[in-house]
Amino acid sequence: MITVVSNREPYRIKGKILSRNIGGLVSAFEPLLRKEGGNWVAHGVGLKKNQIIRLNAENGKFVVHRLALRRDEFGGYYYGFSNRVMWPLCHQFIEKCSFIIEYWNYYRKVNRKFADYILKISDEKPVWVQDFHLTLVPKFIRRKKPHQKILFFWHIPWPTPMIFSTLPWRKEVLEGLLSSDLLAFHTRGYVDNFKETVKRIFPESAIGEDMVFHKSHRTHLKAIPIGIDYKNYRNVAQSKMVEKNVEKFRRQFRNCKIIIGVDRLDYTKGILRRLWAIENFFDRYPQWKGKVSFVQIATPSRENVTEYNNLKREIDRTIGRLEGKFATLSWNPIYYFYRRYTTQQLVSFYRLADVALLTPLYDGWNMVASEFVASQIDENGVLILSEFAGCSSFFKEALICNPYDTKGVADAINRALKMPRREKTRRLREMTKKIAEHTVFTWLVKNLQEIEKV
Ligand code: ADQ
Repeated sequence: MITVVSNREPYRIKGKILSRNIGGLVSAFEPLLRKEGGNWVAHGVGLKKNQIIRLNAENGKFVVHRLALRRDEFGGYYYGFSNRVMWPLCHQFIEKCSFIIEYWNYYRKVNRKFADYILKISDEKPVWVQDFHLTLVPKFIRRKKPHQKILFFWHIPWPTPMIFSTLPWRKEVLEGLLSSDLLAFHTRGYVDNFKETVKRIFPESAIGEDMVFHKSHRTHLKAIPIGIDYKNYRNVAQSKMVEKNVEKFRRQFRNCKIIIGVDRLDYTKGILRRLWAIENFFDRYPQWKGKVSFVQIATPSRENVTEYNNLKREIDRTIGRLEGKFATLSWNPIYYFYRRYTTQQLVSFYRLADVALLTPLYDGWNMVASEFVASQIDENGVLILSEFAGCSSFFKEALICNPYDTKGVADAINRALKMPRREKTRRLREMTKKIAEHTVFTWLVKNLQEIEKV
């Protein structure tokens, strides 16, 4: 049976009730695991002892393994090394990296815990590891089970070789990943960065078009971009409930045009700079005052990390300043919602919006862009997308902007708001076609096909 491994568990568990955690991965894997059986190994939140949950799968063999981690272990491995080293490093924010040896020690320890557990339960079917929290797992497995097939999907960007080289434990992390048989990224650009990184750090290894040969082991590299569950988003967008929400929202927003931003509250998502662009937009295009509002939805994220609390404070302050500067008794320039929403609620916002303003400073892919496009059943929205989002080369029909160019972003907003209906429809149709073809299910199948080949 296939073994999926991730830091985050697929379900939230309250007593006997399981609910899917937000994010596309669970919905992608669930049908496969229910039908064919499989293991999912992840950190079990709040557990003192490991727990196994056998789901009512058709063949009774879909098993969720919840690993217990001590508080200090989770703190060092997750809040420390994962979020204060790997995350900023790969998004090229070196000044935010805390290269602290204790974090590294916890990271190694927890990665070994995951690997030891996987070694006990995996069979000849592939082990599929997800993301930057678990880079050492392939190596720990390979040492004990040299023939285990291991697939690794990297969800975030891979930085330039120079940036990656600042990591004091660069060799260990790279060797961990190079113990996989297949290492897949969202884009060709990340594959190329990875190859260049290996060349710099292990000049003795052999590097081919789509593979690296290091210490007698071959790792295949592939760009396999993720997708969304397109049909589900489309159905939700067409549902009566969403229709009703949209009508209600329109009245509540006083029929203003709506520009929307939806992100986890994270410094890589460029929320602060986006607000500066909104300010620049209202300063330079005052004709839109009273007619357009910006809605920012931010999901609380990594609240135990100081960096994130500071950013939240700065966003709160900036929004307050802009409200003070522009608001009138009858018009609000900005609405800010700091909370989680259900898919139905999010889709209602996507449908309501005339423009999606997604301006990350660096982003592995960005699923929100696809979710927005899928929700445009009236074919009347415009997507403004940062050139530094992985999906920007996929969505060529979006208005591509540089998030650091405040004036340029403001100009793009004006252009989006003035775009003729026919042009909006044409662009949306092209993008919709692509996301209907490249879904999260085709992503999963492609990964499995590739690992079968190696
Ligand atoms: P994330 O950094 O989390 O993922 P993203 O791809 O945008 O970024 O996914 C965010 C998800 O959270 C979306 O599905 C969105 O709908 C949801 N979401 C956002 N705000 C929400 C809210 N308030 N309530 C509920 N849901 C909300 C990482 C990488 C990305 C990469 C993905 C997948 O950083 O670049 O696209 O993994 O590989």
